Amino acid sequence: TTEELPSTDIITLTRHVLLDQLRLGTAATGDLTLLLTAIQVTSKFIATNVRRARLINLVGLAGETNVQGEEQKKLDVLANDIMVNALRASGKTAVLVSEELEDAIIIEERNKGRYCVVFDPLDGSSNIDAGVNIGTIFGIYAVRPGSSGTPEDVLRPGSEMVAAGYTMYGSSANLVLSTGSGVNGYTLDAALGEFILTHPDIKIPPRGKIYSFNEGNSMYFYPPVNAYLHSIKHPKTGSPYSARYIGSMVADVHRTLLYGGIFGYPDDKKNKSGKLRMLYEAFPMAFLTEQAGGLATTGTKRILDLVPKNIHERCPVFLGSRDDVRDVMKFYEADA
Ligand code: AHM
Ligand code: MG
Repeated sequence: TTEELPSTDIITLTRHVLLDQLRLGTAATGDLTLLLTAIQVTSKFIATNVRRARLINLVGLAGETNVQGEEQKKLDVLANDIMVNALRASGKTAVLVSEELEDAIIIEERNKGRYCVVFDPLDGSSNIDAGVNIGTIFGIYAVRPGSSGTPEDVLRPGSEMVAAGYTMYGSSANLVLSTGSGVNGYTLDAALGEFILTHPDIKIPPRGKIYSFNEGNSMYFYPPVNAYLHSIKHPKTGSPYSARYIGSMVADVHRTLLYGGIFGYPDDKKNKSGKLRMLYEAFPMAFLTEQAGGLATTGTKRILDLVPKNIHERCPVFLGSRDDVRDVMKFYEADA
């Protein structure tokens, strides 16, 4: 029967992004498509190596030496290197910022393009040894008009990003992307080596039933956060929320986008600015969340309106379903 035949009208990420750009009239150069192609290649490379990690012993510490006497690279170092190399070689970038590198990389003249890419090459890497989902997070800015590409090109509000996304390495590799007109999810078809559109136009439910916080830190949390958590665990009506916390931002946000609810990593008495990095963790995830119809706040301010003063700055994060995020904001308002 026809049901058993594979679809012959598959939509690949490249096809989808190209069509999007044509539709929006932003296809003038196709540069963004080429840049996203480079990012896809790095995600395929990282996905393959995450899968092989146990077999080829990439799990150890960077700097260790294997039996052949070669230096072994820890997975996050490997992920960083492939991204820097592929993005530089794409010829489409001017500035690169990685969680793994203290300073921004300014691309040399002969490879220079007009985009800046900020990324966490392998987020949640403390989870690798347990085989838990990890991911790559990225955000893309265009260089400012007239700029030749300096770190200031990325010290701008997240709302000015032209695209953001992540790839989650789990039972399959899932790339979730927004170029500013909604959010789409693609799954890597390993046989084809292509990301195929599997989750078109992701929309977060307006309210969820799940909260995702590291509640082990509650003795450090400020009153509005604890009061909010109490309110969803001891509701006046209805049933309490379920707790789900993987401790891998990409996986926790992915679930939040699909099922709804709230993910939070607040600032607290110990971590004055929270833990997550504004530029390459909070901004891309806030961008995706808003594009999917949700909200992302520090508790008192819209995350995408923040302006980083340095590339590795941190900020508090609450994101997810519109009504759930509004609830936590109300506790902050009441506390002010
Ligand atoms: P990392 O960049 O060192 O991997 O840390 C970021 C990760 C996020 O993926 C996750 O949301 C958070 O740290 C979990 O932190 P904690 O272990 O404090 O709950
Ligand atoms: Mg990280």
